[in-house]
Amino acid sequence: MQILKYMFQQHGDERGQLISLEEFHDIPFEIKRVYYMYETKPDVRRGFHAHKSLQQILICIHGTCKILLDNGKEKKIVPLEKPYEGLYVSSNMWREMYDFSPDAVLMVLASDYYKEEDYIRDYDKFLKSIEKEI
Ligand code: T46
Repeated sequence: MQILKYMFQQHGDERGQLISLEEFHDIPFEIKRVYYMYETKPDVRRGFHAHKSLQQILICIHGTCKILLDNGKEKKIVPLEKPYEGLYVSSNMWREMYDFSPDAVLMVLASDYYKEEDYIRDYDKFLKSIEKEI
């Protein structure tokens, strides 16, 4: 499994850092939605689903967390520890987010609006949907 991590350009000067993200330039899709999670409780694991067509970029803009990616054949754990790195998560990829530091803010840029029908929340159904693709 190939992990696609973007290292965003930092516009730093003596005042501090600034990152700008433009759709199709820094982000490989049209950004239709932005959401973020914070005050995630210790030992909480979130996610446990895949998406049929949604693409996303995950950015831990403060603090740290880990992302488990699972394409049905292989699993990889990706730490997110810097506000200038973004993890691309494709459709048909099972994901779990965990090990959030108390100060973590995980921001997500998404290619579509929130649609419950795009979620695959059952792991066996996810594996079956992957098989159909091959
Ligand atoms: C994903 C990972 C990385 C909305 O109303 N609108 C939204 O845009 C989102 C994302 C969620 N919600 C509601 C639905 C649930 O009642 O917020 C609640 C929590 O959502 P969920 O349990 O799906 O959150 P996570 O952290 O398990 O997963 C989220 C995204 O849903 C998902 O697409 O890839 O973050």
